[in-house]
Amino acid sequence: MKPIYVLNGPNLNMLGQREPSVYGAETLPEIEKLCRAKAAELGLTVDFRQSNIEGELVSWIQEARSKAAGIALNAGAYTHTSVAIHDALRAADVPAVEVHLSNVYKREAFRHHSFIAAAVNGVICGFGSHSYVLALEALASLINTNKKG
Ligand code: CA2
Repeated sequence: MKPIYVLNGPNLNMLGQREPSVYGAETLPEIEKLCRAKAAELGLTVDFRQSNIEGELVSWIQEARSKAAGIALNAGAYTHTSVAIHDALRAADVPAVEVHLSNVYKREAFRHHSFIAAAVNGVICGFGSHSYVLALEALASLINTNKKG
């Protein structure tokens, strides 16, 4: 079985160090652990990665087309800016879910638009680290019903 690529964008490596009231107190390695445990429960595996570089995220999404069963993507601030990530997701042809820790709709207006949303199966936001768990559950169900991105 191919892994789920859980991809994390810019500044998410800083989790737990700043802004716990917005993003929670957990670190990214702790969220990775949570994802591994949930994936095992669902009979899946995860390949968990983080990058501050837009092009690296684009390359990983391209790679997912042949190497992953699905994608859970927290693109961080690139969510609100990146046509390149939108285009990569459109071409990925595997189920994909947009994930956010915070409820972006309760925050600044510039976070209300996502370039990712139109290129994925669905969006989960506002549940802290549990957003990742919900994304894995959604992907498991999409994979079982054989839905492509
Ligand atoms: O809520 C989310 O998961 C976001 O994707 C997080 C991004 C933000 O730009 C999106 O609008 C919503 C930011 C992640 C930055 O995380 C930090 C954590 C600690 C300290 C500084 C930044």
